[in-house]
Amino acid sequence: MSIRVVIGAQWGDEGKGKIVDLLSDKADYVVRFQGGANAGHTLKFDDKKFVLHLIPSGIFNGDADCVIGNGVVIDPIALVDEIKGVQEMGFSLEGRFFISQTAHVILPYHKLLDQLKEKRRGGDAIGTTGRGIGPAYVSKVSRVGIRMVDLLDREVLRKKIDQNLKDINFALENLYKEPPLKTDDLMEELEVSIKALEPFICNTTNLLHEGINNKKSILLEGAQGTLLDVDHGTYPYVTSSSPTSGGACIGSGIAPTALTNVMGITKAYCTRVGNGPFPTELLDETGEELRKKGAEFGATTGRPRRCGWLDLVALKYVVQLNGMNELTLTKMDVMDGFKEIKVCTSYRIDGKETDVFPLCLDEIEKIEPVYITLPGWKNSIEGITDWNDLPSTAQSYIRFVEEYLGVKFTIISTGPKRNETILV
Ligand code: 2SA
Ligand code: MG
Repeated sequence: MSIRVVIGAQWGDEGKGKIVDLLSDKADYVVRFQGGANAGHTLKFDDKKFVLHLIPSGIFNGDADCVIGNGVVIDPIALVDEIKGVQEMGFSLEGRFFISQTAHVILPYHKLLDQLKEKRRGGDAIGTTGRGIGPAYVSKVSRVGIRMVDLLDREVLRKKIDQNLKDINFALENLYKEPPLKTDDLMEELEVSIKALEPFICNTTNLLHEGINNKKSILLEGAQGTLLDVDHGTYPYVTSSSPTSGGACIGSGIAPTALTNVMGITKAYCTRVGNGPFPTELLDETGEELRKKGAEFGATTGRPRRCGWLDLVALKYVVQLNGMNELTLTKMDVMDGFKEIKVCTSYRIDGKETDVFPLCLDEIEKIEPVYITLPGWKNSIEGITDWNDLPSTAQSYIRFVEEYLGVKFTIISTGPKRNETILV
């Protein structure tokens, strides 16, 4: 029995989807606990490819119950589309898909506000996915949010939408010079999705507590990454949730003392999509090569991802912040063919060298990364499944990172497919 949290150790897109899919055949529950349809978890198996945004990545492997926890913000229309896609692939959700009653709903006005606010920020835009995530969490925290349970009673729903639209329409008309929204239109737009989702809405907190009492194994699936955490990331260039192990407890109702494993997922290099600081970013042809070889384009928006060398200072901060006691290294095969690989081992800020990740934007922006150079490998490691088949320079690269972080890699991914994996 294990209760394992899988967390992105960078700025998202570390390959959490593949790893959760891989581990889910031994899990009884797979749980999303934060974020929403801004996530893009790409899964490849049996020559099929599927991108999940809201449904937990356990849906295709084994028969674990898949749970959307209270901490997620749910766009009902996007979720119904995704359910259809999964069903079309021949997978059934009946009896194994559960949506928290207390998860908050993303309404069309959240998406609209997300896009309008970004436009208004101009050059200071966050680079959001435009999926309404920030405004939905604003509604939640300011205590006017609509929760999944509210969808079940149309009178309650209508009243809450009415109340919300008073403020929202005021902003739309006066600030953004946009036409106001009508409750009737929103009710109509939502109706089909509500009908489709109704059977899945329940008390998932109790479901998971019963699971824990019955010694079941639970996999908690983070979305985005630690450096996008609203408290601990590169604020304000962050998402509006807590993609950290602490967030996993809040967003699922599972107590911190129940967790047995915290697994961090890191790529062998770094990427970031959206704006904000990225100390080891490569704006040259090496960055371009990483993007091409790693197919680094947003799984939700298709935006090209920014690429750079592995940043061990940031990673060490992330390991500590989450209490990570196991690590997974992904996209190791993307490093094939590099003569030399650089790894950032400290920062220079205002002429002073440090291995502490700074928390304030003005300091983060001043970081000059200090690198050490490790030898690369010529032969392709794509699809390798045995540690002993890795070139010795690839093994040394992994050992170097482990030593710096003080945590071992238990999984190394050598390709996008489920079986392209080394279990150490
Ligand atoms: P938001 O939409 O409010 O959460 O955006 C705020 C910041 O968080 C970043 N963010 C992400 N970063 C990496 N991957 C994400 N998921 C998709 C993917 C993104 C895509 O898997 O590729 O397709 O573009 C994700 N979601 C949010 C976002 O870029 C902002 O920097
Ligand atoms: Mg992604």
